[in-house]
Amino acid sequence: MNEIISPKMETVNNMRNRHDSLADLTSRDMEDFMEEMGGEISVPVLNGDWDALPANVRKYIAENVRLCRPKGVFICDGSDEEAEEITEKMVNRGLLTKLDKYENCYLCRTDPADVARVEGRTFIVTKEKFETVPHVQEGVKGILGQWMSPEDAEREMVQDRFPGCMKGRVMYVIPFSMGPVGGALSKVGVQLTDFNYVVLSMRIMTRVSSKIWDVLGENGEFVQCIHSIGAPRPLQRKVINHWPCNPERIMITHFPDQRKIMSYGSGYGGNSLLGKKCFALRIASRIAKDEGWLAEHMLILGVTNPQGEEKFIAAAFPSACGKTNLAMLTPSLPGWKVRCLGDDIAWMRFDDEGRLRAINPEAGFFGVAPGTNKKTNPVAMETCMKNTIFTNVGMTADGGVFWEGMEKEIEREQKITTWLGDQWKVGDKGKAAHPNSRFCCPASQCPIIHDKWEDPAGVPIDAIVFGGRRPEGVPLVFEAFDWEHGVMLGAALKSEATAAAEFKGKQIMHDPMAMRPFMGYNFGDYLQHWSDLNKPERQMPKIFHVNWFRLNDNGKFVWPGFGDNIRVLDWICRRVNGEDIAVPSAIGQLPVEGSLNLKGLNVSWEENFSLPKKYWVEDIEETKSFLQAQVGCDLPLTISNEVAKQEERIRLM
Ligand code: OXD
Ligand code: MN
Repeated sequence: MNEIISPKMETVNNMRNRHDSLADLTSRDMEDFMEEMGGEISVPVLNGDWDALPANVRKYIAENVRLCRPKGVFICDGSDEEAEEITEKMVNRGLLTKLDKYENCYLCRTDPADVARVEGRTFIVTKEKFETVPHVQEGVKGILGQWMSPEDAEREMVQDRFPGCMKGRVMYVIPFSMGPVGGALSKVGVQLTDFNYVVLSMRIMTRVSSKIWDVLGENGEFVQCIHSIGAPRPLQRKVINHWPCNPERIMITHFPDQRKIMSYGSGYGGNSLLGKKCFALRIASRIAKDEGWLAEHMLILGVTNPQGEEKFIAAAFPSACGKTNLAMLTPSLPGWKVRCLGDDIAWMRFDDEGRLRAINPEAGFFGVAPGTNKKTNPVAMETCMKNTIFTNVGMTADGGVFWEGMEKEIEREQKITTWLGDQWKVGDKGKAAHPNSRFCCPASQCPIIHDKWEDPAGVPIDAIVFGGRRPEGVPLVFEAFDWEHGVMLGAALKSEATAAAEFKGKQIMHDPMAMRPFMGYNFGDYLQHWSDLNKPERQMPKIFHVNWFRLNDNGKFVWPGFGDNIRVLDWICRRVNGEDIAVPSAIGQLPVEGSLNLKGLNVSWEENFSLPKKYWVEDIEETKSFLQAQVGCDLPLTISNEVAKQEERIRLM
């Protein structure tokens, strides 16, 4: 402990700076001031230098100390020593288990009630409802974001949940950058949290460093990220697996106008690592609209052909549809090379030459573990063998990890402890890992990380790809006729539900632009923003749609996927180069038969590329009603025109 601060006195000092004399203070300020003079709140700074923080950061912390009432403040610097100290404490407490088989890897098991993002409890707070959500048809429940009024948010969060929520706990202050520290496309956040798991994960997923204070300068802008697990001491609820949380009261609110996030009740990644979905997608998409760029749920990869020519691709797939696998693809074709720049989020902006340049704002991978193995994604397997936090996976008796999909990679009869702590072995009933279990590891240790992945200027995007899990009717790959048509294809994106959120079962859900859970503002305005980016002086990327998940009549996948997806990337790159290998169809440009390299594969062209008319007639009808019901009068004319043109083409099929 090196210093005592009095946040309230700090507030007064700031007030003094802002006002020439106390006579300028409002009566509310004055009330605060009088209370300050009592100076009854003071909390120790357990780590870091309070005085080195910018004044607006001190004020932000002080206000939240006053609200949350932690027992102390720990200012993080992102160093290895700091991480080691926190890790040791967590191991001693039983929250982390060291995985002896690997270097610096740990297993964490959550309370089984806190295992995924909670979309039903996630809100965007704006004064005007329709800034956040589109005008849905009467009687329809909107699925493109949830709005909350500032008054309700104030009541739910500031008055109800947050007062005293950190009592008996430490408030960690995490300065972080999304994107390279100080980069022109990067943005800064400061997360406050009462959960040390969040500190360790944030330093993997974002760039946590004291250098952030210099980037901010005296009054630089940052996104306020306030997080609490909602388990003040004395505890009101039994802690399970040493994972305190408050699942019944989870609420995640975003205030785009104030560039602020408040998240309560959950320690699970998507709800608690606020740099990721909350900041880099929901808040950033709104900043991006204001500033003329894009914040998207997209991987970024560089693909180099045997002639040494490289193209950069950004691809949007809904959660748990294989973005990480595609970003780390090991090509099955000789001479090809894929290098990864990011697996989940892309921030993209047109440069002065009219090229769309993308950065990955994150610094790590928070990948879905089940299904990942040495065959499907050997690169991810290698990436997570050191410096990784695994959450809700199984553990083998020799201190290794196990999840569904790794059956061939462990000895038969290996004893496994499941994510629920039960003894288990392959072949037993039930699952060893939760379907949404994760590995959280630094991107820098990915063996195929691109040498430009931290280039602050980003990489120039040649193609944008949309995709989802579509068991029926949707061809392996097709190309949009133009930018507007591509935006419409993105708006019509659908996929089978996955375990990344609270949904159950295998229903096909709309997930426009793969952004349904992450939209920061009215989806109609978002589509308009995409349309407006199209300018003749710009080199617009070509847009494609892919589907690795089509099934045949026997319920078998018609495409091998994984490393063979390079064959689809090959076709995409050749189209980017203008090769005449496409033929127009009702839904877009399809590969000319034989133009996709299928050498050595036993797959049927027909099964991969047929367009069943009945399916597409129903599909466009359903898409049209979806857009009418969910986006209503906010749907840009350009998009409804594209839908009408597609409908007409399908009618004529
Ligand atoms: C994720 C998600 O965790 O999309 O990336 O849910
Ligand atoms: Mn994601």
